[in-house]
Amino acid sequence: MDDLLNLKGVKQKILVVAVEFKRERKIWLAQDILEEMKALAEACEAEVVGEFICKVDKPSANNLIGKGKVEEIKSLCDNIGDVDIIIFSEDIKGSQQRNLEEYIGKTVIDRTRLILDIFARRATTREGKTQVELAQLQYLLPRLIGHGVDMSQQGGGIGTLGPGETKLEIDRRRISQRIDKLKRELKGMVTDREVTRSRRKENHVPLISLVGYTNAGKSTLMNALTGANQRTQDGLFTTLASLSRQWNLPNNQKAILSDTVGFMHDLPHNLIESFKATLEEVQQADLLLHVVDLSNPNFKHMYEAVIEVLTQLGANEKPTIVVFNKIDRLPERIPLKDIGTNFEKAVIISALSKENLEELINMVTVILDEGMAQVNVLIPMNRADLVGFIHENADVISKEYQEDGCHLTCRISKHFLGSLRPFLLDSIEDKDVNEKY
Ligand SMILES: Nc1nc2c(ncn2[C@@H]2O[C@H](COP(=O)(O)OP(=O)(O)OP(=O)(O)O)[C@@H](O)[C@H]2O)c(=O)[nH]1
Ligand SMILES: [Mg+2]
Repeated sequence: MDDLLNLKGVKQKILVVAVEFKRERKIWLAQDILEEMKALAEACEAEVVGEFICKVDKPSANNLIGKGKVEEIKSLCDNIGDVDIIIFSEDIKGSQQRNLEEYIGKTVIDRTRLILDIFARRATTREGKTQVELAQLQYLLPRLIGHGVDMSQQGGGIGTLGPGETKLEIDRRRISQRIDKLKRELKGMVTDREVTRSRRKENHVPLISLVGYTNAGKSTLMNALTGANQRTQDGLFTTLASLSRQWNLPNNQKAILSDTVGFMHDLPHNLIESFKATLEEVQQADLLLHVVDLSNPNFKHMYEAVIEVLTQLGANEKPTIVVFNKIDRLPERIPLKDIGTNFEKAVIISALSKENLEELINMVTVILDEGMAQVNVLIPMNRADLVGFIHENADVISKEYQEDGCHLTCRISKHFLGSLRPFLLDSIEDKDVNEKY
């Protein structure tokens, strides 16, 4: 798809339109939607020259907002004088887009297209680029109606003219073929992620995933906790690819912390589908740190939007710590109970100034600790391999060689207790030993 928002490197002038259907229950205020669309447009380096809230009873099949509102927008454009593109908050069908463009005389796109454009600009890895192209084509396919999108540049020689096919049919077929090809390519991509995953599973290292609304401060927190060097920026969708780092907790417990793409309300479904591989860390995680930007007045809705995406990923019931971030931006410190929502596990921090990180680290340690056991073992002299294994996978508290073998006291993941059973000096509760591991 063309990068409409930066055609030939020229800053495009944008009018953002938040559409509200009176008959639909809306959770987000139109003004908040507008603010976010402006930030999205800025992320595309476009210039927002006007905004408009458009309240209508119900969607019009012909042009989404009805003739009266279309006329209002047309005259608003005439008044502003310098509008290149109009961006609507609601999804627009191909025919509605054509009708709006014909009447107003400006390029019209929807918020979904805008988000896809940002992802297309930001994708740097081969996997990311493929994921975005897939989402873009899936977006394009049902919108082809009469638009005669020229696929010759995109398709690169896939498919040839069949008997009696119209140009539209050929375009559709080419896109469908390309979609299938991209899906196959994505499946075949062996990423580092898979290697890390199998090693982590082997060693029973817990995986902790940072999740949250875009711009909440996930990458900043990743850097603060692990010394990683993730790019952070005040803007939307800075991180697109996942990054995992080892995180050594104060009690010597090791974990993998992973940072990934941020979420947003009403994220295009296709985009979530295409990014499922990237979001696998979230699905595999043992613990989620849900980062919330407490300095954003709209944080509760943002929290809900993230829960919605987690639900789509089947990850909404995982153990979670809600991490209220950016406390340094608030005029005064507020206690958790005043945030007004009853979270089971939550903490207030500043990832930037590192305020209160200790409390978060303690919470994580306690949760991971529940999966650990302290045991005394006696390893016979001829099993030096097991001593090595324990050193690698456990926190060794004491070690002493005696005549009968090596006496060790260690804290180890309960996953390993089954294989150490013959050497344990303590009687352990059966519930701690899960033979399936
Ligand atoms: N004042 C303040 N700013 C913060 C804090 N944490 C993050 N930021 C800023 O918020 C902006 C976004 O931070 P990131 O860490 O890039 O946010 P993210 O959640 O990774 O964002 P995406 O990757 O876009 O989803 C940056 O400008 C950070 O410097 C904080 O605790 N306090
Ligand atoms: Mg980030």
